[in-house]
Amino acid sequence: MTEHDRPLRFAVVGAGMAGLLSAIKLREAGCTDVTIYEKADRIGGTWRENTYPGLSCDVPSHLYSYSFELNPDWSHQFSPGAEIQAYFEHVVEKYDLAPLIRFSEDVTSLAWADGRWHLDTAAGHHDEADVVIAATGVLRVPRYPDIEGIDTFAGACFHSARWDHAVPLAGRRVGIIGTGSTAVQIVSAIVGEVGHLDLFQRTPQWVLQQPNPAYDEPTRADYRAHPEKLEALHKGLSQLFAEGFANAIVDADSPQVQGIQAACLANLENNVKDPELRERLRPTYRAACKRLIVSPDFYEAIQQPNASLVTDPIVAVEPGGVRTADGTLHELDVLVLATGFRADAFMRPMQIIGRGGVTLETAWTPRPEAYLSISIPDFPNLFMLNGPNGPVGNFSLIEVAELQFGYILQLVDQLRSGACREISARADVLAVFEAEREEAARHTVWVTGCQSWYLDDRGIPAVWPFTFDRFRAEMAAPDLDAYERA
Ligand code: N01
Repeated sequence: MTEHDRPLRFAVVGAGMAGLLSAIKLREAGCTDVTIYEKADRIGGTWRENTYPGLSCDVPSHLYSYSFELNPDWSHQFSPGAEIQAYFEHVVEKYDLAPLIRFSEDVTSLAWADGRWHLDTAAGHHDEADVVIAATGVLRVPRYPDIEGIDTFAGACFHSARWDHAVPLAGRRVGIIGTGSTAVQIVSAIVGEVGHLDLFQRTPQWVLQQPNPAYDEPTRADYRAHPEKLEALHKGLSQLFAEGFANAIVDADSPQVQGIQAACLANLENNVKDPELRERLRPTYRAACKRLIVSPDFYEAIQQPNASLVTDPIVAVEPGGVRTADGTLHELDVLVLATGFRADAFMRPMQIIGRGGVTLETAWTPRPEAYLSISIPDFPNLFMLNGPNGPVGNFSLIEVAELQFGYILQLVDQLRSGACREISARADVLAVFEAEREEAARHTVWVTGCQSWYLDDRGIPAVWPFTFDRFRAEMAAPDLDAYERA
């Protein structure tokens, strides 16, 4: 920051992974007037909200870490959720972020007026900022299934992201609706404890078997003593994920996607003994079409004598349990809804009014769009991390957010240096980008015959369909001609 720079005030919405990153990077760049608004009373985002048994990150922990804050002490290759939450709490302490955070402040509205963002919270706080960073997360709003009678269930019923730890599971009859990454983790974690487990499967999933070894103390001590080894590990994993997965996934016929298919098939064939069960677990679409499920032991768990895979469609929930189309009432004490999230919510239901009175709701009708998933035309100086149509999938969203923030900082530099006071993507540039993105999305593995939360209302993947290398290249430096500057 030079003495000639225009001082800017920043409001960051969300104290999860991306919001904390924003505050650290802003300060590092010399921007000290920063407030983070957090609706809850703790930091952590996804890792605060999700506390279900078996929660872990299926991206290796040494990759799912800030590049500038590597952690020699991860307990496992894929560490548990509570440990990830503790990591972010450590980051808050180490980088002294707590004084910047206003807890229990749910931002309800943002309005652009007189060259600034006017921000209001549910608690009645008002603020004004030159720049807003929306770090509100991707899978934040639970999706509840629309099943007849669900409110009549007499036992405990909750969404996986709203786990009720007061409800005992030991020896009880537990039902889980859904077979996504979440359900699979829960099944493995609780099958040994519950009396009986019913897993209600609407669609079978491909499952990649992936062991989860612990790091022993000598290994961790070695990483503590040699940070350069930790850095090499992080770099190597990033490269491996980019080359082995993120670059390849966009090409449905790539050797890597075929290799994933073969590995998932081998897992099914080798690890499910009963041929009838094996057929019910066999997907009819291609591996990686839905977000790939990674688990060391899901098939082992579902074959336990107290576990049942229920594939008859659910027709209703009754006070005593779940009724399926074959007429069976699956009697239950606890019903877990592992039914996923509204992936198109982003900052909503926040009311956002941009330049000229345009509302975000209007700008995002019929669906959310943003240039490079970061900037929306007519919403100047508002930048999103992990916004619409960005890279999501089986790789590190931290890496994505770091790359995005490096890009955003370069846009912020335009404001600081006085080159402009308002900056937002040009509508015509966004239209061209979206047309290219949609065309590319039609050729990805995500449209090879499955339903998933990646798909928009037209069935087109609402995600980054290009290679990860292209993403890195785009994020390296903004093309300022793509932006309207005033
Ligand atoms: O949700 P999902 P999730 N009746 O949307 C079923 C991330 N994550 O919470 O396939 C019956 O994947 C639905 O069935 P179908 C990760 O990005 C990461 O599991 O649509 N079933 C499906 O089986 C992941 O992709 C980690 O036919 C109904 C399930 O519910 C994302 O979160 C761990 C139904 C929903 O699956 C979401 O995963 C966990 C109904 N009415 C999650 N409605 C990591 O390790 C829905 N379903 C990083």
